[in-house]
Amino acid sequence: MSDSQTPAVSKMTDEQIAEIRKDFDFFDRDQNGQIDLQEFIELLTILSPKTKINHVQEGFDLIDGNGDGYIDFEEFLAWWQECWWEY
Ligand SMILES: [Ca+2]
Ligand SMILES: [Ca+2]
Repeated sequence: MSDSQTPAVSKMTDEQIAEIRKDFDFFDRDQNGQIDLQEFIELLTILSPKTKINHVQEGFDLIDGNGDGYIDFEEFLAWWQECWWEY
């Protein structure tokens, strides 16, 4: 076990990460390992139906840490963690 190499994910168990991986794969409709804006809109529509569409782009940019227009699993995971610690 490594406890210092990846501090960002160290608070999560492998089980939790596997669960999030499942969600990620579910929303990654074309299975290319990244969630694009269209896939993200579908994700948010399911997670929080009240989300305004103009907030979606904002949220997307927030999660897309490196700004390449796609959410990869690492970015998705980091976002999940932030959500968790807020509640
Ligand atoms: Ca995709
Ligand atoms: Ca990205």
